[in-house]
Amino acid sequence: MKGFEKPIYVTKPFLPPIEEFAEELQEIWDTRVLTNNGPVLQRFTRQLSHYFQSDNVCLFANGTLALQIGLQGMGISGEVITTPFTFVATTHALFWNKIRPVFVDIEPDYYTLDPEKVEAAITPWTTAILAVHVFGYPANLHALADVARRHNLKLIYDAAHAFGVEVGGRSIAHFGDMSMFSFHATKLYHSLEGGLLNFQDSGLKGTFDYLKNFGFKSQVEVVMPGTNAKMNEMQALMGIHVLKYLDEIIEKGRQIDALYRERLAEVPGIHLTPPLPEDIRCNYAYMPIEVDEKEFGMSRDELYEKLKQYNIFARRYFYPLVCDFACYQSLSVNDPLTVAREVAECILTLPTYYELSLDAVHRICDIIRHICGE
Ligand code: T4K
Repeated sequence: MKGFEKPIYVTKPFLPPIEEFAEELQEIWDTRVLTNNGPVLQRFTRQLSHYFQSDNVCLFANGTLALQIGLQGMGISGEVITTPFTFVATTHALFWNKIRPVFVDIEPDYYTLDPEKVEAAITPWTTAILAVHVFGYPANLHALADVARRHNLKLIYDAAHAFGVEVGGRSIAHFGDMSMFSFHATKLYHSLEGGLLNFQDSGLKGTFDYLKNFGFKSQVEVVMPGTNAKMNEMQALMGIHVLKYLDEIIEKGRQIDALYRERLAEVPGIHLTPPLPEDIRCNYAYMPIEVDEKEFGMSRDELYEKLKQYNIFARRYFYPLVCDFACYQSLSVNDPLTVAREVAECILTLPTYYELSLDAVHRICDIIRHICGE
């Protein structure tokens, strides 16, 4: 069976028509304002404020800095209970704030933090829960909120993957004390690079604005030791343009997801996540599958390598678990992380992006079926 002529990566950023973007570059060329809270960033902030129906939004250069600043601005310290099944940046943001990450297990269906495990790991030093809506699947929102409330902990969501996700008709940004969204190029929705915090306590807005801009209050006043985490005008302009296409991007993702599900449902040893409850509007940002070595006839790693021979570059998000990276191996982990370890060994995320044709999805599925000898 023939592979693809050109490589098919796990994702490919959506770009608006170049003429449309170029037209608006003129404003930036005219004003020569390239960064430092320029007019385009202000426009983008207003649009996102409207999108989230929230006054409490703050934009950053990227998602990692947004999360680092969010944690610092909220005064989180001590220990934070979090998931090992995520991109390293979730944990790094804790570490950069000198917070000790306490890893606990995930739930098997949607790979998000297990609230019972969270509760069991609380100590007198715990100040917050940092959960991840991994692959855009909402964490167990109500159970986590209940644990946080009963133990007086802050509930923070790494919603890097979850832009566009809604629960009961409301943006997922409205759950918890604070949510961070990543607008990195590899995300379903992007601004080249970028990050956003949405938070409940409006008193934090000023702090976040200071922290991302060196702590400047005026030209002659520095009120805190901030850093430089500002989003620039080009990023903001890209964000404005991609936002116009969000519904189309999500709709294409839905079609791709449905086709993969239809074509892979019958393949022995390939397991897909169960359908989400009706009240959740998914964003279809990722297409995770689990490979059962016995049933499929080869391991996830063998399939991952074989697909490369057909020019298909799937990814093993998120393997290894964060706690297994060299920089975190010295941390003691009390939870056996049974589910997370199993999932990390068998997960594979298949290509999905706006430009991926349904014919290409058919072909990827044909290749997977061919590889397993169906
Ligand atoms: N929390 C979570 C849960 C996250 O997943 C992330 C980021 C963060 C926090 C931090 O947010 P940011 O600070 O990044 O805003 C990618 C992304 O770089 C990273 O943003 C993302 N998560 C992570 C899940 O994926 P890599 O190392 O897999 O990226 P890379 O360069 O291998 O790209 C994947 C594929 O995408 C490539 O094979 C080709 C394609 N690609 C990539 C880029 C950058 C393009 O076609 N064009 C591009 O410009 O981490």
